[in-house]
Amino acid sequence: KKRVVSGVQPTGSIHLGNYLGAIKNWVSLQDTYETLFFIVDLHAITLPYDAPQLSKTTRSTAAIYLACGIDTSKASVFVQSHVRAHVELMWLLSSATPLGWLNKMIQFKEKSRKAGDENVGVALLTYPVLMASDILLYQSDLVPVGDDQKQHLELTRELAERINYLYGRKKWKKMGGRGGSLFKVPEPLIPPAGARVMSLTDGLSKMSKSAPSDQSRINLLDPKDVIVNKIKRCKTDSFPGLEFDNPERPECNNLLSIYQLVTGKTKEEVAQECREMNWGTFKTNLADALIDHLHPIQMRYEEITSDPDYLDRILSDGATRAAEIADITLNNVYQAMGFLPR
Ligand code: AQP
Repeated sequence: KKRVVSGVQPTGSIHLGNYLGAIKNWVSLQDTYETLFFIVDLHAITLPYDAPQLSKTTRSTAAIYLACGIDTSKASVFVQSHVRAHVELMWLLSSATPLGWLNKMIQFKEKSRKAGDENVGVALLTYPVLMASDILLYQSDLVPVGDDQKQHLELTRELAERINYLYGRKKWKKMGGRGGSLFKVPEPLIPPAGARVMSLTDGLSKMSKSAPSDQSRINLLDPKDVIVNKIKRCKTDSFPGLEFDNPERPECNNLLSIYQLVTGKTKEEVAQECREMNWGTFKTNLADALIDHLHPIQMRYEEITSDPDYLDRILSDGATRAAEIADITLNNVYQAMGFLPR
């Protein structure tokens, strides 16, 4: 089976964008692929964060994975910082990462501009090297990536090729080793179309954990009345009827897409159903559909979090399984880079 890895940062509440754009797709991947899904807590500290909250959000994110249908009999679920090889490999990789590659990263430029100079740590710049480590440690074949992560995956691929070239085949041969590349070069797994969820208050920006207004997103754990209220107040337009793909109506396209994804209907069905609908009726239908879809997830979340030992066991088992794979790669890299074995 091909191997797929992915993760979400525990930087705040998991929202509908994280769910429809990532976690929901993972659920369908776990039958076809060998999957490892982690909570990328080490990435969560690349911008100023709330330390006392980190462990809580990490647990809650893990519980959300399970509540959404990630099945630990099929997938490994673990916390990134519990597998120490991630940071160790990152250091080894960083020695071969040209600074110029990192300086070109658009996300670094954007995030550092937004955060302001005094809030930008070196880790924000080296974040893609940690991401490369997350992927390469597991010899992953495929990585689900949205638009915003494409550049980082490209860097991962280039880095894998560079290290394979510098320390791979030739060095192995010279050392009498078993030969072969150190890293598999991963391919992107493009998520299904329409899975980019936009803000409820601005159809042109993505729904985001870090947006200051909670009105801009539906959190997976939002209670019923909050969902109704957010949908009631979300931005719309004054065109007649409702339609997909009109560039002048980004909010309309976004809300119809959300409706489509949570009801499981086809785009044509939704277009047909809503063609002549007014916003009032649609908003009621959308809120109902969201509540129906999220309710079972929220019930399972309650169940999972009612027994903290259960989650601890899952995460501990997941980390053990992941470390078994990760340590093999890490040891090979240490050896190929010339370190004295323990
Ligand atoms: N709005 C979105 N629509 C579709 N997919 C999304 N993802 C995030 N936002 C949307 C996907 O969720 C996964 C987790 O990504 P992350 O934890 O690295 O966070 P992020 O991409 O930086 O986005 P967030 O969660 O909203 O955080 P901030 O506040 O940083 O913008 C990824 O697979 C991502 O594509």
